[in-house]
Amino acid sequence: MVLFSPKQISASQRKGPQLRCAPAYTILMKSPITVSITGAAGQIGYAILFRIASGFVFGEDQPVNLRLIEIEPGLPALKGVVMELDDCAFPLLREVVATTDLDEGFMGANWALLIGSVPRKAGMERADLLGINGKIFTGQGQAIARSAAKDVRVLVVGNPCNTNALIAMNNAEGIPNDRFFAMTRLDENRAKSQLAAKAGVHCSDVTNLCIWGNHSATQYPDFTNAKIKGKPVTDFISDTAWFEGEFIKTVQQRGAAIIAARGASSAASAANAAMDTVKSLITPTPEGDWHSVAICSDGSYGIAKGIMASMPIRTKADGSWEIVQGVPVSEFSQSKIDATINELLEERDAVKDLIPG
Ligand code: NAX
Repeated sequence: MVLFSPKQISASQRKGPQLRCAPAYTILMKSPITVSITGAAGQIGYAILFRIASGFVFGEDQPVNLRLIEIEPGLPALKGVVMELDDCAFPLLREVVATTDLDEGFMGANWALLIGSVPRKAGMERADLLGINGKIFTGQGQAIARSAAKDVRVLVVGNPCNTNALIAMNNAEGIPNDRFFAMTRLDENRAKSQLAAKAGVHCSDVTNLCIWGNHSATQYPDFTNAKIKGKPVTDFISDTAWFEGEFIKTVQQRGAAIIAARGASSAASAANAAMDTVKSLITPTPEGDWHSVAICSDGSYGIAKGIMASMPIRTKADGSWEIVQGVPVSEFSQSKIDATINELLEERDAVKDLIPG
């Protein structure tokens, strides 16, 4: 712990230990945490860096080091992003490193946000994309194992995120599987928003919304267990055909709808969901609720062991997490879960050469 006054920190003072006293403004500060971010010059990177540096994610008493990883063509843009970070004069931001070197980028990382990956291009099969991006995540997994902090946690956003996370996890020797996550929170947020709009309530009234399976068009947003103001969602919406048809389709296709409307893929909402995911994993989950994130399956709910599948997760008071057990799975839900898990198994098989052992 160090004492410091936010007003006394300038860009040139960010490096190294800080010990400052200013009685009127003194805040008790923690040691900096290090957050490594790949694809930092991309759309999502641009939308996430400034909010992490501002203290929005880890708290207003938590200094942050940022280690920003890009490929060579992204470096000029990344340089501009670093200039803008400097120009914000964030009191909590201590050190910014911009690099193409994975070991330098993941050095001492407490959190690694793996956002960068190659987008799917016209004529590319899903299997091609899996292969191209898979190779990126073998190297990143290995570098995280070599260079990150012992308590590192890894959130994969870059698509196909479940299988990329599977590859990174299996190549990060020595890092426990329960430190790897793939993002389905954007899907959860989208689903909550759709339910709230249909029921005429605020989205914060919607809880217990689980995304099962893959972050893809097969994902299953489980309306059957969702609640509004603590009551079954069916107390507010009785239109079964809407739930089973339009609702699921809207959530599954929302990414494509954003691209059609905006001419570019979701970025601010994706960055927001990544921050929600991290916050939910470092904050105890409110009693009775859960959040969605893909984790390494232990076989719960009959989901194949070892794949990265989204399920209902609770964060405990000690900071560890657990799969919420006993969530009812209807026959309809089971058929949807089976479909998305089968897709994950196919993806796993397509990248088996990238998974050691
Ligand atoms: P951008 O194309 O804007 O940015 C990607 C950045 O990653 C680029 O700057 C690129 O130079 C960099 N990059 C590529 N390969 C890299 C590597 N090997 N190491 C480091 N950096 C690398 O994409 P953006 O809109 O930011 O999206 C990033 C990823 O998020 C994509 O894969 C996208 O599909 C995925 N998404 C995932 C979502 C989810 O819910 N899990 C939702 C949003 C988004 O679609």
